[in-house]
Amino acid sequence: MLIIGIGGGTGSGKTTVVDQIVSDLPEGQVTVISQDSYYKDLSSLSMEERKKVNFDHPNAIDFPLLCQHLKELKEGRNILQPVYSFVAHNRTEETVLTTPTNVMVVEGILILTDPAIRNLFDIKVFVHADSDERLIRRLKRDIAERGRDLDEVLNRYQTTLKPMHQQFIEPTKEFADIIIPNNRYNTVAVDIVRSIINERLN
Ligand code: UZR
Ligand code: MG
Repeated sequence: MLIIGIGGGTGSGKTTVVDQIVSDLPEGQVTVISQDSYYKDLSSLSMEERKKVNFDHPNAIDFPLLCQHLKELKEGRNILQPVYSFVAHNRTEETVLTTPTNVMVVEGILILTDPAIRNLFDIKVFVHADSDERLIRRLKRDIAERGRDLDEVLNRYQTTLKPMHQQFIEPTKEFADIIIPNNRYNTVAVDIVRSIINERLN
């Protein structure tokens, strides 16, 4: 099994890069796990309190559970992956049965911050885009897909996303084996990661 960790700031294009990396691989050979699934269970908080949670801080993520799940998958066992709701800002009652495959891709803004998780990755990738690029993408996405307005997104960016990025996300570049420059979608870098995967699989 090959486990690939893909980090990078919000709006850096992680999801697109992941889609491109796995698009080529035979069905049943690859599974993508998102850090978003592992936001901590916040059922003990009210909706108002949950809205105030800093979702861009490493403490928001249940890294011990993710670590345990990755280890179990590595040992060939199935796991029940939590399902997170961005609407409720909370883990749902649902889970998704996830089975081990030859390639496991784990993506998320903070995925390279945890030492135990980093240790489980065979390849560590950081997707880089300039902060103005990322803000533009985040704005467009949150307004189009997550029902936010301009003011809300800009406020959140200034007070939370930017400082958290500088404090926790940007420094994890240091741990990356490969940094993908992704201001424009980078086909060459994606091809390189793909060929590394194919080489390791054969
Ligand atoms: P990507 N996030 C939400 O918007 N709502 C939640 O309930 C939980 C997380 C956001 C989170 C982070 N920050 O910036 C983003 N906020 O999801 C990470 N607020 O996702 O890597 O796709 O940008
Ligand atoms: Mg994403």
